[in-house]
Amino acid sequence: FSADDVTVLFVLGGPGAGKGTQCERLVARYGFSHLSAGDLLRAEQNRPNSEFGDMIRQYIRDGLIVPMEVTIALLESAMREILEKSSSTKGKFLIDGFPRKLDQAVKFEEAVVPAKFVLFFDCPEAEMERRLLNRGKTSGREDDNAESIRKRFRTFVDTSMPVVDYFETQGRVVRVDATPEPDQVFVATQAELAKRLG
Ligand code: UP5
Ligand code: MG
Repeated sequence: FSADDVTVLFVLGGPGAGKGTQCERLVARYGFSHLSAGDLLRAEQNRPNSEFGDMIRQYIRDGLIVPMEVTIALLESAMREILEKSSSTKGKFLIDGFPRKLDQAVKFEEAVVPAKFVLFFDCPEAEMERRLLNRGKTSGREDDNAESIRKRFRTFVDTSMPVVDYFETQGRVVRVDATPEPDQVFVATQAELAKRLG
């Protein structure tokens, strides 16, 4: 993909920070296409005859990061499909929940396309835990239980926050406080994007 044609924002934040919730609103407001890496992995996990299904299920339940070859291939083919459907070479993508590890960030920007910046939803762990346990009552997500949540938090702190720090050193992070209610977070997000996207 050419960076002249394709705009990518990485949307990062801890488990339950509200990435998906805010992306949905951004799609409606700005016409982005929303690609959640986690959603793509869950869809691949459930695809009949997927050679990766069992592996993905295990990684997600343990809050571990699936090898990037799988995730990048899913993201790239989803991007290609969206562009083909729109019969255009131009597109704007929110890549939600990826990259979660430094080597994934470097590889994606090298092999696919550089991101314009990172939208980082910052939320205290206690609030994220409250949201996930609450969602777990109805979500059916195999990782919305106390034990998986604890593992997801550990991976986030140890492995994924360094990605945010890396982009921060390059002045490429737009940080939004994701603690308030969704409407308020969205107002703050729009204000930040207005500065960056014009
Ligand atoms: N909610 C949202 N915003 C709220 C607000 N402001 N106030 C109060 N409540 C709010 O929201 C979570 C819940 O909180 C919902 O009930 C919502 O209504 C409420 P959501 O918008 O879904 O938050 P999100 O940040 O998207 O949380 P999610 O659980 O999706 O985050 P994760 O990052 O944990 O999940 P993801 O799907 O990205 O990844 C899952 C797993 O896949 C990973 O743990 C990993 O094992 C694997 N994975 C990879 O290996 N590689 C990847 O690249 C990506 C994922
Ligand atoms: Mg999500």
